[in-house]
Amino acid sequence: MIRPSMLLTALLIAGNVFAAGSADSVTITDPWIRQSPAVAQAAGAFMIIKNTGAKEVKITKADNPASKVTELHNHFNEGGVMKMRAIPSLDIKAGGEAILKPGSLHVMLIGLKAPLEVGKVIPITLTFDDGSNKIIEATVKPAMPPPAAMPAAGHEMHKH
Ligand SMILES: [Cu+2]
Repeated sequence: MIRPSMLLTALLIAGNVFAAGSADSVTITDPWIRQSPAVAQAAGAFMIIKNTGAKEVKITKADNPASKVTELHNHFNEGGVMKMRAIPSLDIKAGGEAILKPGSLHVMLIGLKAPLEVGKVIPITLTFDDGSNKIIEATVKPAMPPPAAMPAAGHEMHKH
């Protein structure tokens, strides 16, 4: 006789097997978006994407509700000038990681619907070539550290 609990266990195992896509084998840390000047129509999103799986994963698409268009970008040296350009996919080898940071790989938010406010959390959906996807929540951070974060010289100085 099959007990209901056994059936449930079997279903859960089967579910896990079929749901396992590229999205399940990546972990994403530190997602953030760099606040751009109010006049700018675009902003970059950064994060570290680690592939803990046994095979290479490819991110082919990114999406977010705060901008009209979302692209995967990288910077290239063109005749001594660094330029950024859209890339067809962001590939991460098994056990490898992709570091998205200013001046390098990034997710580009183009055509911002409203100026980005510091502290705002924007969901970014990353879609893999196998159709699986992952939604991460990126926090808007200032492009420059606020003055308060700088060492306060005045109070610490000793009088001679
Ligand atoms: Cu870009």
